Amino acid sequence: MKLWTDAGGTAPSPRRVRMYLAEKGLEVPLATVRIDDVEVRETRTPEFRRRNPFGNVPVLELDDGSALAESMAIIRYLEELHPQPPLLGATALERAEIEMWLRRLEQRLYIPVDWGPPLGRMIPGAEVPFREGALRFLKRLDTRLAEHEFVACDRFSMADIFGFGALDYGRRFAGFPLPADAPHLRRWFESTAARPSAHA
Ligand SMILES: N[C@@H](CCC(=O)N[C@@H](CS)C(=O)NCC(=O)O)C(=O)O
Repeated sequence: MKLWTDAGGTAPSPRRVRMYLAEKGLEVPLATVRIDDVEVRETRTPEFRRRNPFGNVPVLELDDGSALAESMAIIRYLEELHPQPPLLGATALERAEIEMWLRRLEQRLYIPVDWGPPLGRMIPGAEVPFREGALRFLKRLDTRLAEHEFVACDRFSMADIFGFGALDYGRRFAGFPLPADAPHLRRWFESTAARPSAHA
């Protein structure tokens, strides 16, 4: 097994798989491609597209030569192989709660943060409603974190990894700092950032 990831190590989708692996204590060899320079996007070569026709990372290459793309599909596959410690839930209710938060985090936070700046370039002003929607979502998340240690259920889960990665990417690379008036969100963000897996 081999995980294809970005050479710079900052892209959010491969990072969530690396953080997941670190939390599980799983060691999967990494292979890297450059994605930072449009002139040298190694994800767009015919060779890479044989692994993933969509031309992006992460990709998990399996020992039989086949490949899986999409970060959450890769994580679900690994979770079936290595259920402990559970990061996608240990009971039917936990699994559903984590899924509920993963969908909210992707649709209401990650996509607006990731797409806001390029969309604003393509359709001037389009990033504003994206940003406002993400801020409204973070207000709700702050309220939730006022009473809960973690994003979903009572244990650290993939929802924390997903949310942390989206916010950290937003603040470092997409001009989307942590909102100033969200103390519970900040507490959760800082405690997630302090986990060794945050450096994966
Ligand atoms: N939904 C996909 C998104 C994959 C994706 O957009 N990957 C980006 C990095 S975060 C990428 O490879 N960009 C470089 C490219 O498209 O060439 C997932 O979760 O894996």
